[in-house]
Amino acid sequence: AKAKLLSDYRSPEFTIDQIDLTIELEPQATRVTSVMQVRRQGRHNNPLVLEGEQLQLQSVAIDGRMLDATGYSQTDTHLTIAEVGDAFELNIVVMINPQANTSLEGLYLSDGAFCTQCEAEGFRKITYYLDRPDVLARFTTTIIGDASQFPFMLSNGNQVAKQQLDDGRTAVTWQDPFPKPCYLFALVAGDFDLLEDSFQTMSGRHVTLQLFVDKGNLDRADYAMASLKNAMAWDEQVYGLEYDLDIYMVVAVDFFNMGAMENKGLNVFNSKYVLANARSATDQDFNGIESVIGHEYFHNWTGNRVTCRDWFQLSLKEGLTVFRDQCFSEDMTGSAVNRIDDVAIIRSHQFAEDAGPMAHPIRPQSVIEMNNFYTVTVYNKGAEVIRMMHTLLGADGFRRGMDLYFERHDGQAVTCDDFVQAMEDANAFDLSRFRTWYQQAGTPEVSVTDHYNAETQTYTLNFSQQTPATADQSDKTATHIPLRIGLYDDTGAAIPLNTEAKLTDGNVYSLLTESASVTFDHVKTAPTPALLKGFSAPIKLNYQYSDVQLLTLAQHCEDGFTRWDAIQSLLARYIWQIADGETSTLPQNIIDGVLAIASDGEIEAALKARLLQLPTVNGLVNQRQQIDIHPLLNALDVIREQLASALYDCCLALYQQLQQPDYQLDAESIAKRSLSASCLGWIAAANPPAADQLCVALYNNSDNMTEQLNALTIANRFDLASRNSLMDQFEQRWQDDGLVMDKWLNLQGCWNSEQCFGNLAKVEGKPFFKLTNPNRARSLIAGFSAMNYRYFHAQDGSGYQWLAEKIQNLNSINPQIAARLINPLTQWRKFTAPQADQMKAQLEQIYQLSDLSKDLQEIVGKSLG
Ligand code: BAL
Ligand code: ZN
Repeated sequence: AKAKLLSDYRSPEFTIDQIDLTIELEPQATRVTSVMQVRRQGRHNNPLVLEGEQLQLQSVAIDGRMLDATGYSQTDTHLTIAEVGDAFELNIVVMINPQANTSLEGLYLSDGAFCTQCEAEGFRKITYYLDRPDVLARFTTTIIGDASQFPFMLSNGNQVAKQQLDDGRTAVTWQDPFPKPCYLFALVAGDFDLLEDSFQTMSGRHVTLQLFVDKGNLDRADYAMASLKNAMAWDEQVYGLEYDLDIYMVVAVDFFNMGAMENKGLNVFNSKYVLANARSATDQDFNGIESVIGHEYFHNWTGNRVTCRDWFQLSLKEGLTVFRDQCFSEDMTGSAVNRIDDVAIIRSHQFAEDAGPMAHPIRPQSVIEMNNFYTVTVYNKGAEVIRMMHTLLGADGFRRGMDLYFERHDGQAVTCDDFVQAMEDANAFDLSRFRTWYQQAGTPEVSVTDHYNAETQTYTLNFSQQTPATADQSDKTATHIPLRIGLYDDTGAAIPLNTEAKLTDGNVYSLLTESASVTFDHVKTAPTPALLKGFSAPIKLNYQYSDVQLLTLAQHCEDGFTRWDAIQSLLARYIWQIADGETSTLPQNIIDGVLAIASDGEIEAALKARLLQLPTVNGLVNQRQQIDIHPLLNALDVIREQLASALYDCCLALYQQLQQPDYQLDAESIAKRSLSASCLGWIAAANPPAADQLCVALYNNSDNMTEQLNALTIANRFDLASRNSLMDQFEQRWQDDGLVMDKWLNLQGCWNSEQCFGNLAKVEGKPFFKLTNPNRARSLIAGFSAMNYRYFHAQDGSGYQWLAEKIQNLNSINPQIAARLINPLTQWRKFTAPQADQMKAQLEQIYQLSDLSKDLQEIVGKSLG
């Protein structure tokens, strides 16, 4: 397969103003009839070339005249019609086989219900079309099927007709008044339970809200509905954005590749992000629902009303919408820890992508399979880039930019440049250097040195920035890096910033060049600097902090992220020293510092839980060029044990204090459960028999999934005596509930035990485990390959082999999922021998597969190349 380049973009030669679809549902033989009003764009005589895959063409007609086979030509991927006028009606009939469609792209069956997924290029598996986001058409969709089997037949927009046909089938017609690209098309047909509600918009319109869930699941739908209403109100309050149709539908399905999809007026969701009640879902699940429901809703403006010109611009809608959903969650929980959790994703996953074979800028320049670019770079780093503009312009300036963006581009398909231009124009703020973020892959590194002059009481910071070469680009230029700065004295008190340098809102310094210095006046003692408060830029910061300075920041900084970051840095420093054989213990003052935090009654529970986290393996791996993994894992164990014995008494006392009589879902109760789980982990590391008793008691006495899963997770992680019996109890209770069993599958995957491989084989044979279901596959496979470091990296390479076998199976079932799950193997260059060679050997074998998908070809090819 050949790469497509951003630089090759051409505007479409034809457009489609209107499409009337008729879809006659049959599991193995669905007939799709499309009637399109097509118009030539510009002056040319080129033929009309439509995309289409896995379609059986029945007929083609232009303006009512059937074409014979000489009138068009077909390949596996295209239909070309040579002789067409400047404006004409095109009628195409195709047959498709939804039941055979295990790729879950296009029209497919999810447990007996028909549903669609068209982003990015799935509509071409439904009919021949101009399958690109800059062709915006009005859609009318008629669904024909057996109403007893499919009581609900849904599509975008408003239902405008329903009739019984002579043959007993029912025809339902939907009309979407808003022109849209075909990636936002959706169809669902099935039997569901329906939760209905309504929302009154700020201008007083009533919107009907409908949530469709599998039969018997209504008791798990309330939280999603409440989140939707919160999201609708939030977008009005923060951005003045109102919903624009009379109905908003959300359907939860069990077979879904992504989290959810923002189809106009008809969101299709992975049931994981809809279904929850206290018995079956964890606090984390509830958070996920709030954020994904918000995310898809926010797309109605950032994605649907203003969409992408081409798929290279994906971050235009995704980065912006992730930023919006992050802010929404922050506002809903009112907590600083969301920021810490968002940063942890960047450091653990995005930095790895930047340093790996698939490195790409948030706006990629070259793509073979678009599905491979729904990445943590486009999404989460994209959100960081939007956040930096928010930081530089302030909340009001950012809002002015958003208003101008919608004023200019509502109803259009635009580029990332159009967005930045609106921000720039609305604020008369120079973002020319800032645009580098869209062009350049890689994680910028900012190195900082300082000098304190006691005589003049001045303090100077010297910055230099450099972005290392990435797999896709060798030359890098300086970019615009906002650094939110604070200075602290030895007691941790903030020192007011006096400087001639320009600092924007909230003491943000813009580093624009390769090197620069800033001097602060009236600084009475040598300070401790905080240089990246709130993680004001997605960069790596190098400054030679002393241990004492980091402890000062950890204990006193008002910024939660900086406190967390200081402890992470301290612990990482000693983990590396132990891994490198330079020392064998953590110094006592650091142990005391962590203990002081654990026992500090002033620190809110959610933050304290984060402050007591150890650095993640992924985060550590991303700090170095090459890793000898087993010494690193051993060093983490050493630090864990050492800290655990110091923290034991304190954590035991805290754990007892934090017990709650019943389950509440408010922020404070959630925070307490999260800290309580953290304490239980430390207790387990220090005293497994004591933890075992607590886990059994917690599991048996608790009526909510959060606490039960906390008990199970810790029993599993530390392989406590009750581990097997608790896992069995859980299986007995939930074996018929796939969504809940995902948690169990994940724990089986990451079981840190010598029995792990035999166990995996047993688990794969369970009736509820299906490789065809993405949630099941992900839970077990990623549980093992992305979380079970010791056995995934087993000395004999058996962990790599196990993953490679799953990938080979998934390659033919579901290429998108295969391409996601192969990621740990593609990082082989990060590891020393023999791991690197063993991983590479597995990739080479996969690369030889005769039916290798485009998805895997791109990823494996780059990893080996
Ligand atoms: N657009 C694909 C799913 C999402 O990001 O909302
Ligand atoms: Zn999105």
